[in-house]
Amino acid sequence: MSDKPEAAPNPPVRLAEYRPADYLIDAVRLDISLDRVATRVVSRLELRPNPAGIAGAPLILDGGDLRPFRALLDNQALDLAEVATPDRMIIAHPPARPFTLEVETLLDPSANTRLEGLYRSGSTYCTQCEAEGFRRITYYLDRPDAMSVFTVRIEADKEEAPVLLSNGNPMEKGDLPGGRHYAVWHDPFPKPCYLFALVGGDLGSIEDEFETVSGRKIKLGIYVEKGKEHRAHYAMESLIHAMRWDEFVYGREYDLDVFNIVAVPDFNMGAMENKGLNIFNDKYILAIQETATDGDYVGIETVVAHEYFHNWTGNRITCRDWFQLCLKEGLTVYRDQEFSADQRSRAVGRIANVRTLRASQFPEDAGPLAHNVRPDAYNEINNFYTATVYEKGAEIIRMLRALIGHDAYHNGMALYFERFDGKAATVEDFISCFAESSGRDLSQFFLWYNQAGTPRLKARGAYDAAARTYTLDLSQETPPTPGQPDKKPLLMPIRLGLIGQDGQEIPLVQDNPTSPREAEFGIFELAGTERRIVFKDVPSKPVPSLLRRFSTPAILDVELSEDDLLLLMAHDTDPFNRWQAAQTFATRLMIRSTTLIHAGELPDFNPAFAEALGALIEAGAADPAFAAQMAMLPSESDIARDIGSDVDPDAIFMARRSLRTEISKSLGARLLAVYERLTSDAPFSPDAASAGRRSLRNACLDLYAAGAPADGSDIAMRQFQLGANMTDTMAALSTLCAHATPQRERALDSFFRSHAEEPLIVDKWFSLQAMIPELETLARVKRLTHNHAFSLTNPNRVRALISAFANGNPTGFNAADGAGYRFIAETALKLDEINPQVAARLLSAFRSWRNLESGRRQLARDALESVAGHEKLSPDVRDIVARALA
Ligand code: B3K
Ligand code: ZN
Repeated sequence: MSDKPEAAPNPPVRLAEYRPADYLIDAVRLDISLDRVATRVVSRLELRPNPAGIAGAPLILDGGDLRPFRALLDNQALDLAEVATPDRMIIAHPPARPFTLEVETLLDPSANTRLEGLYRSGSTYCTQCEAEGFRRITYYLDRPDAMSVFTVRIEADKEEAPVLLSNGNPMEKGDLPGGRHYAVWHDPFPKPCYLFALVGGDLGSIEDEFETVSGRKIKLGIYVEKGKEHRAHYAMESLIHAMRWDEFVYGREYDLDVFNIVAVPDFNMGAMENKGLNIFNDKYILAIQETATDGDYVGIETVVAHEYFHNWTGNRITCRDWFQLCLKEGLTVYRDQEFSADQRSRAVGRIANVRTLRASQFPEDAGPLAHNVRPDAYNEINNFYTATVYEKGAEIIRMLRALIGHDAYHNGMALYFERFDGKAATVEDFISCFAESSGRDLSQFFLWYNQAGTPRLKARGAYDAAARTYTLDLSQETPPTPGQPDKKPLLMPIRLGLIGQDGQEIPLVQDNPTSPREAEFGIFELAGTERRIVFKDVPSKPVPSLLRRFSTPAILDVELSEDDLLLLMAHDTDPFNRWQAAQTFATRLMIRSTTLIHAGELPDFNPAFAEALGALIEAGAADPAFAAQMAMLPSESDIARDIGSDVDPDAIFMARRSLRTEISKSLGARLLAVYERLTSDAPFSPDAASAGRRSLRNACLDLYAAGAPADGSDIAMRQFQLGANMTDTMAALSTLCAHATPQRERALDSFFRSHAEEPLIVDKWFSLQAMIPELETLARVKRLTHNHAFSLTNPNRVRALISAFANGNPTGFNAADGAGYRFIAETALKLDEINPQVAARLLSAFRSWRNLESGRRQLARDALESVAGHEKLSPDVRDIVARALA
């Protein structure tokens, strides 16, 4: 971190201005001598003019706050004052032939609180280079299309860092005088520098072996803080499952002799896919039943798979430039979602994906931070690792697969791997493979990458009893987003079915089907603004089941009566839409109640809905995880998003609480009976079936407590005291937190006392408290920032306490006096001096501020403006607030 004020903002980087680098780096040799405050880096680059670049152009290397010590071109010393600043090295007239550049820099990893480049997490040295962190280690062409072969020699004090790791395969190691030692690693696969990684430390590890489909034996290692090795086994199992799955489903074999994972406690995001050396936030590695919830286990399985899958989608084929980020991220998220769906319940997996998409991507798309899945300009690339690039990016792949079918999808992927292996590709390159494999023109489909905003899909149906026809009129519209006033129609795969009044699926018969996929899979395409489909031989008035499996990420507007919704809840053959019908019903009730409460009237309720829900919960034995999803009503943020404007978070909170109370009162003992029935004293197992049982049982308790707080809290307290496993303990504590009872504080205190030395568990304790929907919570959160277990320098702590308050406590963050907004703005400013990426991410909690009612809108604007007016902002924070206020 430098003390100087940040320079004026650079002009945005634009996709349209991409051009190849003027030089190529064929090979890199790094010699890194680790030291807490004075790490020496010698980089030796083998360069040559790029035939695709401008001949005779200057060589411009990126740097970030660097301290250069010497630079030699073909072994001739350069005048540093002439060629280098902390942020750049410029060789005005490099030779027009291959040459070498050797540069020495000195780093202070202990002072690096941004957690970008080389830093220390605890006593471990580690790196994070994506997107532009490598330039904080040495001068380089820090762009993903500059691919090179890396050889890395690491040297360190042997006692301080007995483990020395980098990318690729281990080549050599040995002792040195003075208690030091070294290791040499070589990665034969050319890669961009954002995939470089290095680790040095005194770590424990577990090992395993994976035999690939062709019989090669891969050494697997997971490195963790000493004493935590026994918590890494689930991650290892997940890794092995992921490796097998990628061979089986995508034909992708692992390519190096070793694959290592290192878990560190200080990390800006979930994990990083560095070639052969993934570095993880330890939250996504460490799990035993005493410390991890079922949700944590799912997270580990998903993130371990995601990073592993990047080996092919991201590393072997990388991005030409950062605009193509979704090329690796959207595709890899889709791959990890499919992997998880194959490990667990597919329906529950899909529901979870859609919940995330709606909770994080839809609001982004509907607010001032909306951007294309492939943006065309950015000020700060780190602010584009968004739900839009990741989750909507994954939805695009899922739609592609639905449109062209299994065979064309997998043939297209095979073509992509064959044609672009070892290259830095674009989204156009990728899509061209599917155009070829399917024989289709995908140019309209491509709009999904270039047009922001969530489309509205409107459906109106009419039944003609005499003609026995059902006419479905579909139409689409995408509202304007910043910089994109006019939208074109998108190509949407619409998976649908018709359900008869008897609950039976009605066959889809048409005179002129547009594609064979319509009759066979019920996948219809909407390409224009409107389409009319006429179904024949329909015996009675059907209820349409649209967007099955959420086949297009759109907002669906369909006229369904409450009876229609009850029919779908009970009989739809598509489990996703059974869940969706329940969510739609609950949303309607809550929106109506919000309006009533706002007008000083009593909230609305419909006992038939509670009855239907009760029946589904009771019948949930077959798939308890699915039934648990049914029991979880849409969140306050879901309702706020659906209301869309003039949002009053207090009225929404009351509407939701009232609905849960009424459901609980009408189901009462029936919920408790399910809770009792699902109680088990079998030994803990994190498998999907056991986790599903726990989730339904805990959902029943939570819903029951909504209408019977005293009794519910007593049961929760007993469950808490039993402490069978972290899932049940946390669920009990969470139920206790929803009600202001004396047990709550007792349970919270005892939880902290038992786990004060386990940061990842204390994080859960922070989060639960930050989300308590009471006026006093802000004071509680402020008090907790002084707890010795809290620290602004650790991103997990910040996310657990501060972000949980900003994103998980709508009435607290949006308190009518603006205190929540001010607290987040002030905290983000403090954080900006420590870690700009985490600060900018925190401020994205303001992404929906324009949708608030006028009083809060003004207060939120004031808070954002107070940040914007600050004289010393990082580019990260400056970019977020400028876009939020624009
Ligand atoms: N590729 C990394 C994310 C890097 C974020 C940089 N700000 C993790 C992932 O998506 O797999
Ligand atoms: Zn990723």
